[in-house]
Amino acid sequence: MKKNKKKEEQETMRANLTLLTAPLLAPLAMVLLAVELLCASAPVTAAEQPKKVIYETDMCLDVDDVGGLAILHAMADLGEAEILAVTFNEVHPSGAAAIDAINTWYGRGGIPVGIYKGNLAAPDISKYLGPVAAFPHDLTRETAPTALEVYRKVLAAQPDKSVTIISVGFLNNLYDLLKADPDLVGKKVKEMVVMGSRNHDGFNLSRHDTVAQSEFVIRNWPTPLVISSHGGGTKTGAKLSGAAAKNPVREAYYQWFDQFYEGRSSWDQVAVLYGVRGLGNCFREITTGKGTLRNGFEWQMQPGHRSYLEAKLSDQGFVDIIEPLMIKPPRKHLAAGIEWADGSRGSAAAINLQAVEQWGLFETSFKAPPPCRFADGREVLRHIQNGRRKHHRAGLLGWR
Ligand SMILES: [Ca+2]
Repeated sequence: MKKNKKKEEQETMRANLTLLTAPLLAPLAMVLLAVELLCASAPVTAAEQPKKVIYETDMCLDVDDVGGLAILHAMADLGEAEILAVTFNEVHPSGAAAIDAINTWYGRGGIPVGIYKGNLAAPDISKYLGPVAAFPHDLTRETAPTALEVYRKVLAAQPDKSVTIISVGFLNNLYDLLKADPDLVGKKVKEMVVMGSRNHDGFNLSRHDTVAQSEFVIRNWPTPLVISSHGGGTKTGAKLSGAAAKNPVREAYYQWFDQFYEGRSSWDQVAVLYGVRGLGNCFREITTGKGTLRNGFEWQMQPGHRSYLEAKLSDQGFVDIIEPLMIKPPRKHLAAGIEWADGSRGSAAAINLQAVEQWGLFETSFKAPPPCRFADGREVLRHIQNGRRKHHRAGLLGWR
């Protein structure tokens, strides 16, 4: 019963929710259309469940890890993903707090966050973890469990072959997991996506003297392991300048660019996109040829075991999918509630009060016409109908 209700809510949310985060209808409609034409909006059908994801990140030196977590939350809001845990493979003291702050911003402060408690050679510095950790959160490095503890607990509670791990950093946590409990990995994990270069990777698969650990993982990982390398030319994040000041994702990008907004490479978002939505029309999977590490280790691509992705879209094509997800306000702000003028509650209405306050405009669907008012008493003044889709849609402009 509970499950059905949840599914129903998700479907309702997907049906209802189309936000306007720009002040004009027409350009937004074009953006939405473009997104649909690309690999995007990975429709979750009634039979499909959200992808169960663990996000393994080195969120520290570069900022695309933040963008990756942001779009993962956005896709969770759309019913496409369920974030089981976030694990941190760097050792920065503010890492756990910053990750928890981002999860909290998206209304998911309860997501387990596990950290690496070993030593890393020459740990990375960060321009943004400290500032992001100043946003509301309740987890610290001291109170965070190890990534291994989180993996064991979270994986054990999941159905067999159901979990997708998206690794966008170093493989040290995954090495620890695979050493400690290979059977658990084989039993519960469905697929692992590894962001890295297929040949002679100089960062994720080798930095901090981790190349031997990377070799162990690639050699022994018992499920399909897909390498994702695209994203260097996919520059996203500049539009965060228009996001809410309380948004820690915005803060991370702002600090990374030395207090400026600009587009940054999107390697990690591209890996997340594949991890949640699959190949779609964004990627082609290559299952022949070899991969190599800097220590000389070579592995053979093999269908259903080891493979890598080729991008089918232009960088702009990826930007058009990723950036709207990065700037999408959290659903907790969308579900602020609405009351009709007769006092009944519009439980199905998903409203982005934040966008309303920012732009004075939003779009959602209603089964009844206005007049209506927000739960806080403000009345909607004007109503715009847009019936070009199968769901009745209405935009509401202005309030008092
Ligand atoms: Ca990363």
